[in-house]
Amino acid sequence: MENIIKLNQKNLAEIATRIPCPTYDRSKIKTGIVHVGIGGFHRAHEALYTDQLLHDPSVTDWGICGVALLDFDTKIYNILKEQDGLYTLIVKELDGTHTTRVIGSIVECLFAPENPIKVIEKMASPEVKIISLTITEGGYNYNEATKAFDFSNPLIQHDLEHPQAPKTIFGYVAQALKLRKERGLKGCTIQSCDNIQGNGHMTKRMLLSYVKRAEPDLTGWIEANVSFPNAMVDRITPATSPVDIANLTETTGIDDAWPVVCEPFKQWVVEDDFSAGRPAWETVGAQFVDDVVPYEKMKLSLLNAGHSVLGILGALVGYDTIDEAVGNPNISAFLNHYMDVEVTPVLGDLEGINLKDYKQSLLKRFGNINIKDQIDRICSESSAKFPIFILPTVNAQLEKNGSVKLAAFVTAAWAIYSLGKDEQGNALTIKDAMKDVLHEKAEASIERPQTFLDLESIFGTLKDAPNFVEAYTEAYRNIVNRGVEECVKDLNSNILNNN
Ligand code: CS2
Repeated sequence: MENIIKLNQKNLAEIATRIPCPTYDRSKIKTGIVHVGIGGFHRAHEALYTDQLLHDPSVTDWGICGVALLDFDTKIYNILKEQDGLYTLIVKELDGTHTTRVIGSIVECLFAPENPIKVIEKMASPEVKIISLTITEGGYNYNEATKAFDFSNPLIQHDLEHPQAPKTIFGYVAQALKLRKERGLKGCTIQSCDNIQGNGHMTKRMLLSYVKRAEPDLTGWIEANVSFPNAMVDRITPATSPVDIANLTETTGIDDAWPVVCEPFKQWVVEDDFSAGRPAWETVGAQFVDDVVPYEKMKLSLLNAGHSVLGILGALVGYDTIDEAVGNPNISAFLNHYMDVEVTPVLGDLEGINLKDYKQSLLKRFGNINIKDQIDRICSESSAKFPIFILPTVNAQLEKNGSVKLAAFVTAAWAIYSLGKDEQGNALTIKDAMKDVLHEKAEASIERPQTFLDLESIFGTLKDAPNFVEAYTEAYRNIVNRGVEECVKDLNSNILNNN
């Protein structure tokens, strides 16, 4: 393509002759949502739903102000700023084609480390009704061992000492809500879009723990004026690769420094509890329900846990992408058994949901060969993911004296993975806030496998559950001796023979 155009507001009309673009007047859209965490997932999900909604001419109050909270977010902030908040969303369809459009709902961007007060003021401004979050599972500062907010985190200590220049979401939101209260403004909704069971409950509990210490007089006001809806969010959004960026330019002539790629499927099930009103997201496909807990549980323990199973086992075997792992019939059979034997019996009542169809659809989504979802991405931050995706299933099974063999196998594989090499001896790229301690425990586990389970902030009291420890230790030794694939074959045939 000869004429390459930079994606920005000035060029939008010309870009619209090539791919669909926002047709609403972005300059007329007011900010009603401050969103913290402008990574790929937010841009493939909430920002897309909102963009679709803004095409209704009567909707002008629900633009998004994207906040980059961490120094780590400098790059995305600079790019979005230069592109006037615009970016391209590339949906990778199952048949290999791409559906590409420009999204316009992010109408402002702020970089918190550069100007914290500006972010606090924005969150406190009267037109803002929702502060939404994608701050990752680890961002909630919850410690599995103490089952409480982690005050030992140095960043939290920093925020307690420097309330006007915070570094964590808790510091920012506490100050913003304090301003709202002082100014006699209404409350707002804090809306988590992260993969956590009861994500709204978790957000409320963690925020109130922080506020009790930081601004004790504020807790009652928060209880009375701020809502925290739970939500299940879903859309597989791999990291954008340099090839994705180059392909976009080649096929459309659009120069976008950070487009987002995602699967066609998307789902957003939200509790209808918005203290200051909300966009009519239901008109663009979101589902509002009274109780989202069953949906969340199903998604976290089947989809997200399924990802971790494929990721950890696949990484050890030497795969790079999730579709390769699910394309291995032994591994996909293992995943099916895990879902059927260990997860399904503890999911509880899922009225109106056809679980069999749901599980089958997951295998299809994981198998989308166009997505090429990176195993590195899936395995990243496993120390925050395991307690949410896998361990609730284990604990529920232990309570009813049920099977934990397959989850124990995946946990043992993770301990071996944490040594940093796959089964061919190739180095694995481990991205995890607890990387060093995981590695240390993994080394000590070579002699005594269950040492890995001593990590209480991840495993809680699991090291005291004999059934789990036994299954884990056996799995560990088997994997070391025979490799993942042989072990998985045995487990699969044992399950088939027992049924
Ligand atoms: C993934 C999720 O990070 C992970 O481990 O399981 O990012 C997953 O792709 C999304 O939750 C899909 O909705």
